[in-house]
Amino acid sequence: MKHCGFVSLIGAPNAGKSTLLNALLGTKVSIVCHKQQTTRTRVVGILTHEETQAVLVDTPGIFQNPKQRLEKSMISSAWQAVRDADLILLIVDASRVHMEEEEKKILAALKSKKKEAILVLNKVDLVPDKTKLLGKTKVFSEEATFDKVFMISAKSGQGLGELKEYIFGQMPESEWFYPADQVSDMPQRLLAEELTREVLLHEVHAEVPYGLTVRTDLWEKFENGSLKIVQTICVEREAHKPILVGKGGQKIKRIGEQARKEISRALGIKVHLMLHVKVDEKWKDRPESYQDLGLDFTS
Ligand SMILES: Nc1nc2c(ncn2[C@@H]2O[C@H](COP(=O)(O)OP(=O)(O)OP(=O)(O)O)[C@@H](O)[C@H]2O)c(=O)[nH]1
Ligand SMILES: [Mg+2]
Repeated sequence: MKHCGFVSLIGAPNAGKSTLLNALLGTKVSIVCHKQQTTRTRVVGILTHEETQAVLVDTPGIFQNPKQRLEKSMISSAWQAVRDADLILLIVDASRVHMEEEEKKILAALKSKKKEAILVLNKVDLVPDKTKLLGKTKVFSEEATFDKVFMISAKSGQGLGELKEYIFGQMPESEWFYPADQVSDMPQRLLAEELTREVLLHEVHAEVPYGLTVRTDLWEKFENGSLKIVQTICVEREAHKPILVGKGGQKIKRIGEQARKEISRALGIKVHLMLHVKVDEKWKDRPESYQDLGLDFTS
């Protein structure tokens, strides 16, 4: 008898949801950064073991008072994943002392939607004092009932075996949604765009916060098996362009080289990557920007 279901990873920004998804899969499908609001859209990773398949859904962090259209779409995509879930994992950064305002809001919303979640305290590698973890569990358990609590480190791998086993055990009887060998539903182009965005987040995030997106202009496979990709990085302000390009084009060259390596590793083929930088003040107002990301264009 086959089992299959949806598992949604939700939580405040920066809790380590994407790191956990990648760690459970053993491969990178969702980009990670030490800054908040890294994940913009729903990212699916597929775990299959024996007769059971778990479709893990990484979501954008849920934060307070979204103002811009992009932020609102990100959060509504996270709530959609909650609605669709057979199992909800609330990922919490165990190294933060207090419950975040965002987490209070998530717990209240789960309650009103009559949804139950599993509590996953992540980053336990940063908390040597185990009584602190019990304290954190208590704070959360006072606000909601959790069927189960896990203490893990997505970074070191601690506790992931048990969590995986539990997830598989919770999947309802169902035909599989994906073939056994599929790891993600993300199209290769989008993955390549995300990998370039990850490098950009690390390289220029302080100067160009959240104001950029990556688009694919050309995707051409050669007979020798290599792939040529041309991507455009759209920034919102003219002033951001020289920051990205750098003196004599040095910065964009370095970004391109790193991104090329990451994409090549992820796709398992030789990649030629060209990056252009374009100022598009209105990219966040264009419906096609959202379609590309798999988000709804909401008002
Ligand atoms: N020490 C430690 N750091 C971790 C762990 N898990 C994630 N991190 C770090 O926490 C930061 C945020 O990780 P992400 O996986 O991007 O967090 P996220 O919840 O997906 O964030 P958003 O997409 O912005 O909502 C990164 O710098 C990770 O390396 C962990 O178990 N231990
Ligand atoms: Mg993320």
